[in-house]
Order: sequence, then structure tokens, then C-alpha cells
Amino acid sequence: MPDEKALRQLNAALNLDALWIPFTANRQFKSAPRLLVSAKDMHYQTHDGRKVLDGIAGLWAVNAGHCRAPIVEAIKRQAETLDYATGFQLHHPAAFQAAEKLVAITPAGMNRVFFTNSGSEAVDTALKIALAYHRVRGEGTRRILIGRERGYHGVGFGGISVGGMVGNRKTFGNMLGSVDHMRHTHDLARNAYSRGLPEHGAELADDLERLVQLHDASNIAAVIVEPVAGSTGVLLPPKGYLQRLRSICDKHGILLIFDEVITGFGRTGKAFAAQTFGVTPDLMTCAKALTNAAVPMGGVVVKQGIYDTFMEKGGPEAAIEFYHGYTYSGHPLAAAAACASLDLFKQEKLFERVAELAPYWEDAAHSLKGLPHVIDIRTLGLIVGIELQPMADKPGVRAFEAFLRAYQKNVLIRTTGDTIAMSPPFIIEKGQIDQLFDTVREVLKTLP
Ligand code: PXG
Ligand code: PLP
Repeated sequence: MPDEKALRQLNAALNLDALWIPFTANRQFKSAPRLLVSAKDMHYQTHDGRKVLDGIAGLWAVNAGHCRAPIVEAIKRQAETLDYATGFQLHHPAAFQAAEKLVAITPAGMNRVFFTNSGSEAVDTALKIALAYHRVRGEGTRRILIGRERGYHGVGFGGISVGGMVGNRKTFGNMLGSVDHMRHTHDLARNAYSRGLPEHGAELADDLERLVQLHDASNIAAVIVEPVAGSTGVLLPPKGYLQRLRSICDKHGILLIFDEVITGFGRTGKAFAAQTFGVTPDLMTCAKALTNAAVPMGGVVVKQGIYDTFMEKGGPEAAIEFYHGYTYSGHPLAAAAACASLDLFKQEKLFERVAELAPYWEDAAHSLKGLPHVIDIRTLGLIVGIELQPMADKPGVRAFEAFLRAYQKNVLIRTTGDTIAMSPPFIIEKGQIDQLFDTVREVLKTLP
């Protein structure tokens, strides 16, 4: 429970009634609020005066640490210079600069970018580009979009349709008609406590081949996967799995979309997971750390050939080649924040730092093996998933309790289902890695 006096002061100053809080147990929260009031580098300051170590980089997003001066300055400068300009039939310099800096770190050949304001919008945009691409090049029958069980692709109707997250889908159903799903790759019986990528499961990519046999390739537009599934519990791709997906897509003319919203910008030790795994998709979504989370922004990076096809077959020169865009696509403040963030990642060699810290991180994580309730530990780069045995008939409750207890011990972790997920800013020091895992260790010993 937060400090009583601080809570009284907070309640006097703030009325919590009007706000409907996203992805939150609103009633529980409002009975014992957890407010973050400021942040710097690795820490948040809470409303009850505590300094909390950020073990999740905001939400897989603040990769360079909080309130970094060059990013703050860039946003301030931009706000004073050009607050907003429509991107439709006009544009502004910072968006071009952000695009150029972004494609400088994407896999070779992926060098055209469409900006959005979030990961969910990036996903819906990528799906629309896939459909429009096939249509513009004369294969308009390719309408089916294939996702995967336990995939998370944001909350738009496109994203929840190709996604495979039960909690996200049960209320809304399957809104896009033409979708199908491959099985997920999570297999504790064969792969628990793997170090590096799991050995078993590459053959699950053959689900795509089966779906081709069912629907016929001429009807399939694209397949979308997270290279590492984050929101549904840190699920690493089995060795060879993504390579196999790539070759089945090539064989059948299906576009491969990697959703790199959490894996992008260094999280796995290279700029993108595509580079870590050596598999290049046709389209790639990103968001979150693109601006170090300081201003909302997402994007879809595509192979040049996809962009060129739209330009070549887009009709008369004055015709709009792709009928899509958001009021705030490439917003000046977001673009300025993206430029400053991408510069900072490079200047401080932060992606390399992830690769350097990864072995230390992995050892610290695996030191939790054998503690109560732990049934698997998975790491890659600066990501860890610690899977707990769920309480009988109460899925998610044990892990959520771990989150609450860690927060009281001044460490911010994240839980999804019964998996504890951590993904700190890349500026984390080894002593802080110890603090994170030691706190989780203490919490695990006290859990119901
Ligand atoms: N794709 C992926 C792979 C994501 O992880 C989105 C799309 C949607 O992005 P926006 O910006 O629209 O939220 C995400 C978002 C968690 C968690 O607990 C992760 C996300 C969102 C909410 C919770 O891991 N990722
Ligand atoms: N709804 C209405 C009535 C609108 O006019 C617009 C944009 O002009 C939108 C929704 C979409 O908003 P955005 O472009 O910010 O996604």
C-alpha cells in the first residue's frame, strides 16, 4: 500500500474518477493508485516519494533511459519552430530526416518508411500495404492474412484479427474475415530452460505450408509474426523457424511481415531482430523506442521494390498511390524525437551495449532456476521471461502479485499471464541488473 499521508495529499489534489485507464484493473488501481510523477535515466519517482528502478524501459520503449537531454532539447526546439503541419500533399523536413536515419539501420534493401503514431497503427498499415501491393501488381485475389496463435499485434481491428491473444479477441471476435493462424511455438516440455534459441520447433513453420494447401497461395497476401513474441510471454523462435517461414513465403509469393514493435532498436543486440536472426522480411513494423517513447510514433519499413511497385503502377503522376495516412503521420515533434533518439543510440553505441551485457543478463536470469513456482526462464539480448506455475483456477494472479510486491520494493517489472517479463533501458549497469534479479528472487520466495 502507498504511504497513507502521500495518498491523502494525492487524493486531495487529484480526482481519479474521470479517467478510464487502459489495460488496467481500474477498480483495484483507484483503490490503491500507483502514480509515476517524474523520471530520469534508470529511475521513476513515485507519487509517494519513492525512487523505482525501471526494469521494463517504460514498456519495452525507453531504450536510452528516461528524459535524456538531447531528446528533450530536440522536442523543445521543434515545438518552438514548427508545431504541426499536415503531411497530406505538404510535408516538413524533420520527417524526411527521421526516415533517412531510420532506414540507415534497417536490413539492407528495407529502405522506404511510412510513419504512423503507434504500433497498432503500424500493424494495420502494414496489412493494408500488403493487400494494396498485391492488388496494384495485378494479384488482387491475395486477400488472406495469416497470423499466429499467441501473437500480439496491437489493438486495431486488423491487429486483433491476425493476433492470437485470447484476452484481446474474446470480446470482439475475429473482425477481419480473411484471416487464418499458425500454431504458436511455445513448448515447455521440449524447450524449458533453453539457453539461446530453443532447439525444438522449426517444423511448426510448416503450418504455413499447410495453410497454403488449404487456401491456395493465390489467395494469401501476407504472414505476420513477432520475431520474439513479447506481450504473450517472451516466446523465442526455435532455431531455424524464421528461416523456414522465409523460404515458404518465397516459394509461394507471400509477403513476410515482422512485427518489431518491441524487438526493434537494439533490444536483441542488433538494431532489429531481423538482423539478429539473419532473416529479412518484406515489411517490418516498429514503434515504441523509435522516439525513445518520448513522443508517440510508429512506422512500417518496406523493401524498396514494394514502394517502387506502387510508384510504377500507381496511375497518373498526380494520383495518390496509396490511399492511407494519419493526421499525425510523421508529426514534427515525433520526427524530431526520432532523429535525436536514433542519433543517441548511435553515439552511445547502445545496441552494442545490449550485446555486451547479454551474457551477464542471461546468467543473472538463470540464477533464479529452482526458486518457488519458476517453471521456465528465457532470455535474449536484454529481455527475460520468467514463467511461473499459475495458481489453480486463478491464471495470472500469482505473477500480478509479484508485480505488486516488486513495486513495493522499488523495482518495476511487468507481468503477462503468469510470466514475469523484464526489458530494461540499455544504460542499465551490472549492479542494477543484480538489483532487479535480487528483488525478483526475494519476491518469488514470498509469493502465495
Ligand atoms: N505489436 C507488438 C509486437 C507489440 O508488442 C503493438 C504491436 C502495439 O503497439 P501500440 O503502440 O499500439 O501499443 C505492441 C505493443 C506488454 C505490452 O505488456 C506490450 C505492448 C502493449 C501493451 C503491453 O508486454 N506492445
Ligand atoms: N474521425 C474523423 C471524424 C476525422 O475527421 C478523422 C481525421 O480527419 C479521423 C477520425 C482520423 O483521425 P487520425 O487521422 O488522427 O487518425
